Amino acid sequence: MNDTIAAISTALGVGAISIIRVSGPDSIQIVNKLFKGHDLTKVDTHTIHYGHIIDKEEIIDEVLVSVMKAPKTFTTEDIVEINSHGGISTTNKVLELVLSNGARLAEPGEFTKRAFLNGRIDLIEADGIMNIISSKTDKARQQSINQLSGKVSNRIKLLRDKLVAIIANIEVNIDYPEYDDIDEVTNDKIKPALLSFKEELNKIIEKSVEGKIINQGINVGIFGRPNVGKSSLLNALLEEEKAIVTDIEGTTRDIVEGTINLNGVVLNIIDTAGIRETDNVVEKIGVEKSKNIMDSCDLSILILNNNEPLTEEDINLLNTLKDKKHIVLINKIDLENKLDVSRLKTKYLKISVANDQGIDELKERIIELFNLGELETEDLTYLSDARSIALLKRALTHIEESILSIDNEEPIEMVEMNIKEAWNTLGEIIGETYKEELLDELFSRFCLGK
Ligand SMILES: Nc1nc2c(ncn2[C@@H]2O[C@H](COP(=O)(O)OP(=O)(O)OP(=O)(O)O)[C@@H](O)[C@H]2O)c(=O)[nH]1
Ligand SMILES: [Mg+2]
Repeated sequence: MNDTIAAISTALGVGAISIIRVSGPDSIQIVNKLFKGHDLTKVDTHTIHYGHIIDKEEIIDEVLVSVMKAPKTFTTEDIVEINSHGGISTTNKVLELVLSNGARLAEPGEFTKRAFLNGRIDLIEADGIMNIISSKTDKARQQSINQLSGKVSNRIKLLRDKLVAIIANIEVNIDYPEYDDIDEVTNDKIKPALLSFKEELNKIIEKSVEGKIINQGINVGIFGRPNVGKSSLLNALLEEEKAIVTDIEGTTRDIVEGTINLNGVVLNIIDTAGIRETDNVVEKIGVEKSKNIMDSCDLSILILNNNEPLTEEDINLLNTLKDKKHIVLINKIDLENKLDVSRLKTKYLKISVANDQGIDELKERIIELFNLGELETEDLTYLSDARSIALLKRALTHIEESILSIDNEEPIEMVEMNIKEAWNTLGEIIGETYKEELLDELFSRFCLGK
């Protein structure tokens, strides 16, 4: 049996209303002890009541209290929500009273975790809740609501059903070998079914990668030696003087970030410290950070200076980025050309941030690289997070292995084992099977009170 948890569910600050949410078997009794108005233990479910929150004789606030009894609630437990007047002091005081009367402070995401553990939502839907909160664009919001409404989960359930059908087909033939020639069945029925399943899964993976872009945006890092114009480019893209720009090498020491909306997709643009060998402690840390961002971002923009010959540092950077999604820019084309482009073995764009030249072409190039012009807008019912995409890919590997087993004429049990693994892996996406640590990790990313 769960204990009773409580938290402030609205943003803590000055606002018109704040909501303190309480969930668990004792929630109605606990709030009833602080509430002057109707006897909450006797009211109907899903009703709202006017009254006061009191601390002994003192009136703390005038409130509306919603009482929602199990099981038709967000967590499937009894839930009471106190709508108090906004403000840090009052809201905290009400929460304090709820806690001192027997509730425990909820951990971040604990209400949603309970909704999951009690079978009210699956993991994709839980993730959808968080995505709705963090959506920055209209497309991201639509996708999140599809996730929450179960449309995305259904897609996974349908896939699993198809695997069950294939497994059933195999089982029948293992159990009744005389029923049909087993080799004939695998080649004529199982293999085509697996091939078409593989194709479908591949398409879903492709769409999910797009979904991730819609949902989380694209992290774009700007790299290059000191003074090539990285911060100037950030400012030009953001259309705001966000980063300090000077002609002193090593101006940017820490990362500076900003976001823009490109074709309905968020670009998180990260300006970094110019990369060079340095003895300066602060700058050194900055250079380290730049390298870390280079490892983790979705797109690297490398800037070279048209007004200087190519250096060894430039060549190193070009080599590091070779296998990643990247764009090479030659900046300062308004100045004399001293850079030998024939030494560049890669595509590049020429720009002059100072003259606002080439910025639109850069945006076009990003749109092209990530297919942002073609992003599906009508059917936003795909998975969109790194965890699910990794699991989809793992399921695909199992399917590929099972096809390989058929081709190698391995025993049918080997084929079946891989199909079952694929089925299990897809189950992990919706949380049919999960590990406790995974839940802790997922839900700790939620806000308090959610
Ligand atoms: N002529 C010319 N100057 C530019 C251009 N872009 C940037 N600059 C100048 O180059 C100098 C360095 O620009 P920043 O944007 O600070 O360069 P950075 O790469 O961020 O430098 P660090 O932060 O030191 O790594 C500044 O004086 C800019 O005004 C350009 O297209 N043409
Ligand atoms: Mg800078």
